[in-house]
Amino acid sequence: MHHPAYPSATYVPPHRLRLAAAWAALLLAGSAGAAQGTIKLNQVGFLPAAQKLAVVAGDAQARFEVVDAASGKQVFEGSLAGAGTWDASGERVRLADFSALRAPGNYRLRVAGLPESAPFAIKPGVYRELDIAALRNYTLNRSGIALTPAVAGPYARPLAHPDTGVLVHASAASKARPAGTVLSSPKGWYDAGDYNKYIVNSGISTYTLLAAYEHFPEWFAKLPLNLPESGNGLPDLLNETLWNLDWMLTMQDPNDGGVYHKLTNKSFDGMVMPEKATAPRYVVQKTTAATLDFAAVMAAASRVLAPFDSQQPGRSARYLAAAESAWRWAEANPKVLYAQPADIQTGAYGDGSVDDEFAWAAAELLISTGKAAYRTHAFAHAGAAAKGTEPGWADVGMLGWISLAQHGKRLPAGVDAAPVRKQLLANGDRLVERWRASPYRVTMGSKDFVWGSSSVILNQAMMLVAAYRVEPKPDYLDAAQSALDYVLGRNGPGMSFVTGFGQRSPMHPHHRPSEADGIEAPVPGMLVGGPNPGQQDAKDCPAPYPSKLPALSYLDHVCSYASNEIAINWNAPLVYVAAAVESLQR
Ligand code: 9MR
Ligand code: 9MR
Repeated sequence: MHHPAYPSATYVPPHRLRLAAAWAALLLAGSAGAAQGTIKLNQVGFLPAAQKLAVVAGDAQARFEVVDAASGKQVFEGSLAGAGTWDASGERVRLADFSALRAPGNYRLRVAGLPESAPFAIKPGVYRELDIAALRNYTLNRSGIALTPAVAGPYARPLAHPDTGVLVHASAASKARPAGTVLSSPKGWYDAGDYNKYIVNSGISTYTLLAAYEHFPEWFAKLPLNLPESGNGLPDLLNETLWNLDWMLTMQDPNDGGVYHKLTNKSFDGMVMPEKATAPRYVVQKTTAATLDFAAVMAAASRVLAPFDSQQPGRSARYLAAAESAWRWAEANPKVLYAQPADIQTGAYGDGSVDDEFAWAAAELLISTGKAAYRTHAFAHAGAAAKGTEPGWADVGMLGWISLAQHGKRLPAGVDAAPVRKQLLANGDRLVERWRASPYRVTMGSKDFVWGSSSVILNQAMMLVAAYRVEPKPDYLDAAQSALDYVLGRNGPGMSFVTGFGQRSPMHPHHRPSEADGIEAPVPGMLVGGPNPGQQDAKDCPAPYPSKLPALSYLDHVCSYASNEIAINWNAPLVYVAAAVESLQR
């Protein structure tokens, strides 16, 4: 199917630029107080039948109205709920519920004495452009490709990081591949604002996209991405995912099945375009975590690709063989943890515990091979991890639960996924309880505001979707909707955390191409890390954060890698949750 070279809705019109810039200035100049007295809501909008909530900061008023954005005419009126204080932001807030308004249109919320809310839409398919733009970022973050104008529009660029002559670092040396051996390890996605490629973070990111396709294939069948591969008989989501799977495969040492932890420069590049970043690249240390994450992703990919064997002959079988040989390496090397070598400064993605990685890999292998040998490991985590609520790059056990619940019927005879389904419901109930108790009506508590907090709430939403798919209780879906609302504007700073979407969105993400490409607006469709009171980047920032409070500790400045970077593992749950909310809508 043919379609415009670049989805026009993802361009940022100049008036939006000025507005966003004005707000960024306000945020920088002001204090946490800038957030008071404002109406905060999802600035993209809602599906007609969805739950629709807004937060009104301050507690002076009792009524709200929804008005048509163009004419200003009232279309809905309601009472604000009783006030509560959100400890994460220190704000006193009241909730507005306008779920009953279902008529498609463009609207604003109005409360006497306050500035009107940002505009938002109510319409079918309201997250379609967002999902496309979020996925297109993987394309724009491809390593080892020249992006043509036909594919990348204004973000076209020459070939960068071919990675066909990568050096084996001393930490990764083996008899067959001594230090300095030259390997070819092309393709893959840049991890984030930096140009390095990390297997651990590729693990959860690639899985999340594969799961999105496994769970919502009809949605992605109709989501064309205008890729170089489009039209080859595969859905574009899978085409994009193959770009990273191809790279991951090259990170396995065929001599023993072990997988290198990362492919990286020795230190981070300057803020330059990728083709200007030409420092030597290394594969660094094989680790148990990387090898198991690799095994899990390859096992999942082998079953997702199986129906496409005529288009991609042998791929599915190759993935499964790679997964099994990785598993054997991990069994023989069960606790090789990452230790950052003295001469390497880039991201560590170090993880002190690999029980959850064993469980996840075993779950995917159990499903994809049908071999009962993986059973014990696969179910180990579901029994033990009742404390968990959401996955993350270092905490992947729950990804295995998601797959086991999805593929109950594929499990070998006598193996039952019922305990996992029960755990998913208990987990969903815990999240719903928190959501209901929160004055902002979000699942996020103060301690969830860590580096990449935007992904924490979206990964919580993924677990709510998993629960909903076991048992379709409306609360699960409503709480997942609230997570999307949070990243699109119902949050402390009252802005969308996705570049180019919503009236106010980040203008200065820590993303090298956005900083260096000479285009004023950042690349659209990127989810920034979000509020993080850790402020680990303060020493590198000329401007102070506006607040130390967890939900307000966000700085829209390019210096702020701890609150304003972008990353493949943050965009992935955005892709997933937007697809889920569209696909499961009431
Ligand atoms: O750009 C780097 C970013 O991708 C990482 O997430 C971050 C933390 O590891 O580090 C960034 O690089 C900075 C480095 O850590 C300190 N000096 C300034 C670098 C660029 O802002
Ligand atoms: O997302 C990672 C976060 O959980 C860690 O606290 C942080 C510091 O180790 O690193 C983050 O990952 C960065 C990675 O190390 C390098 N590429 C950019 C990633 C996002 O900031």
